[in-house]
Amino acid sequence: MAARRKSIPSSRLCESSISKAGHIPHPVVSRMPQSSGHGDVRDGEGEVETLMGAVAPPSDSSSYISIPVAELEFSTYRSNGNPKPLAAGAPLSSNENTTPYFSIADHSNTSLGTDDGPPVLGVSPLSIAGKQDAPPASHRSRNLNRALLAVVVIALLLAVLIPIAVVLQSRHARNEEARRIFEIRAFKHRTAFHFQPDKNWMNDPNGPMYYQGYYHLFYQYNPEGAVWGNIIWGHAVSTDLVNWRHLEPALKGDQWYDIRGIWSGSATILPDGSPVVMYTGWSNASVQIQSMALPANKSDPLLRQWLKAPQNPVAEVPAGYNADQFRDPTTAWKGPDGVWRLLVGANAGESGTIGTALLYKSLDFQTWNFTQRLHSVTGTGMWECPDFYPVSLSGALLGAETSVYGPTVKHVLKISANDMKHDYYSVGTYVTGNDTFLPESVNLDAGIGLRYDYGKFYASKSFFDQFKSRRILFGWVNESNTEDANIHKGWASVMSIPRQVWLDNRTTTDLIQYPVEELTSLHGRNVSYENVTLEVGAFVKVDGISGNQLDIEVSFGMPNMSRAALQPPELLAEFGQLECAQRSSDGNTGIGPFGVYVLATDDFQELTAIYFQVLQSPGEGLKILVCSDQSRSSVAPNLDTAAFGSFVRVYDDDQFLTLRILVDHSIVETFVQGGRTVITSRVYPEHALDDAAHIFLFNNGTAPITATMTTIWNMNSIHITEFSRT
Ligand code: DQQ
Repeated sequence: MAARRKSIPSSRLCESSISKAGHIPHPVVSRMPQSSGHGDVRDGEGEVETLMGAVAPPSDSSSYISIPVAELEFSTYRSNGNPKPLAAGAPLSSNENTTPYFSIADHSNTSLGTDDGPPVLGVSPLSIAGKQDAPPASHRSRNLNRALLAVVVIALLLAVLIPIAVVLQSRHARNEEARRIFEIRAFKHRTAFHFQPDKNWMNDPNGPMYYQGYYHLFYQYNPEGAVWGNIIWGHAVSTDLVNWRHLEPALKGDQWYDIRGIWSGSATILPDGSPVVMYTGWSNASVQIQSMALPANKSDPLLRQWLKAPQNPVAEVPAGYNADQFRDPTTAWKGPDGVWRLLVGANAGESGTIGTALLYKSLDFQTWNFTQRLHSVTGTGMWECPDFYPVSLSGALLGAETSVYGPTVKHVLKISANDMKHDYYSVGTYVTGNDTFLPESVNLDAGIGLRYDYGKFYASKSFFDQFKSRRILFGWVNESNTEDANIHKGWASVMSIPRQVWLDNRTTTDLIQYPVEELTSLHGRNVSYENVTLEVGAFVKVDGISGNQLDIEVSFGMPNMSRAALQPPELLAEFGQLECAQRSSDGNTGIGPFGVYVLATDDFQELTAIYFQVLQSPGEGLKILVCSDQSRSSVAPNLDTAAFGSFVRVYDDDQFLTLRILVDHSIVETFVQGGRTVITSRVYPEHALDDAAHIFLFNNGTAPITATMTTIWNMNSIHITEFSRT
């Protein structure tokens, strides 16, 4: 026979308990026959008492709470240990509502009733826990069943509630993340058409390649914050080198040989069309060691998953070299003997002052052996991120696949000089017979001559785009502000605009770099002006356009000067920056300074000047200096105020001096004379924002200049899709 239950709504229970303080109602008791078959508890008189449904709280109602329970039924016992029925309430009917309620009270000051009076309070928690006289086994088993039922019900509830809570929690986290990224993207110095991760720190570009319709860009990334550390390979893809989609990081440190970080490396497309990446692992013992990874699924054009090669590491530091200075494998190439080769950056000599590129060979692309140095230059320090590739001598803009060698090409050795934090390149001949590199000019050797960029640009990496038969270059552009500022804004560094790179066939010593043609897909509205005369001391505001996202092309008529006196271009590589640092766009020193102010307020409180200056020092010929000056870019304190610059090659038949300036909020990339010289600056205007950011043409020289053609486009923002698993 089932026990009859009485349910008392908690409101009533509490109400009566509280309103009748001092008068404690009797608990409701059901009386069950001895032979109920439910293992009832017997008292001394052969009767079983079961208190059901409710227990009155103590008169001190402040110390009790009400909780509903699924089922509750228990017996009361006198404190002397003899079960004795308490005063019974009205008989219960079996079809009454069975929703039970129970109140837990602090019973420490209460006692059970006696024959002479009602119980002061129903039950002590101790008696519920059975610490007093234990009930008989049959009752215990019924209680056990009910407890089990309660556990099952609770488990079912939890099984429903926990997933809901998890979903809500993760939705909340996603919303928070989206809000944070929205805030980061809204920040005034965030770029709009340069590649950046959603947040945090980024440095070197790694393993760029074209694969099955997608350009892949990997990069050094700290998922934990806006400073260098915890480095993994971030990954993004693009179909046009302009708009990007972030993917899940490609490589994380999880093996002894890379547990402290996945450092820079390169991709190689094997003859069967499949890609492989080589990278530097920073090992558990803090040494640098080279490893390999392959796509888990070559039919996935997004190459979302990478597997580390089981034979890793594949190249260790050779005897006599420093395992702390051994990193950044290049794309591999195949020599005439069919053997694979690649370079690893290192240094040698006392105090490591000899920068060097170590040559490794492999027959099968599985194991790699050190053979010799391909090239070294004394005094240049550690060489990071070497790059070694052919450039076509044919005069076309065409690039060459990395394994091409012979008379149709020259070779470029690029190194990132750790001591100087600049990317230097040298054009020369790759002598395949003995695997050496001979620079065209010893004055222009790697680390002492030409730079890709005379501003902020480092640890760059090129790749051959087999889709368009061109070579593309990406570089890391660091910030010009403080670490604290980066932490505050939640990100640090941008990637340069991808540049097409080819040999200047007029010198065969120099490269030309220019923004990839696809960038013009971002062109919006434009204005164009012809033949604007800039008298001495003129500042001409460009009407009809302003802002922080611009593509500016300006050509100036060649100043009146003796071309015969122009210095040989190959000697003009370095030392321009010293000149720019000593000068200013205000100086009045002959032909120039003349050029363009961008991100300029009307009162010139803030401006970034890009300008030419024709220089002639006694006993020397003419040189044409070009500067990009950060010193007046912002009224904010604690910024790098360097004025970057270099000399630019000008030929006898050049009709114009030209600038192409990409302005993108906090980055200004300038391509001079069609890309013979490139200078990148980082600037953080406080007032020169949006409609208050103007463009001026100016001439502070002593002779008039004509801006023969000025065309300025507003640049649209790129689509950069956040990472999602779908
Ligand atoms: N950055 C990587 C190194 C590389 C350096 C570490 C160059 O592999 O030498 O983040 O910026």
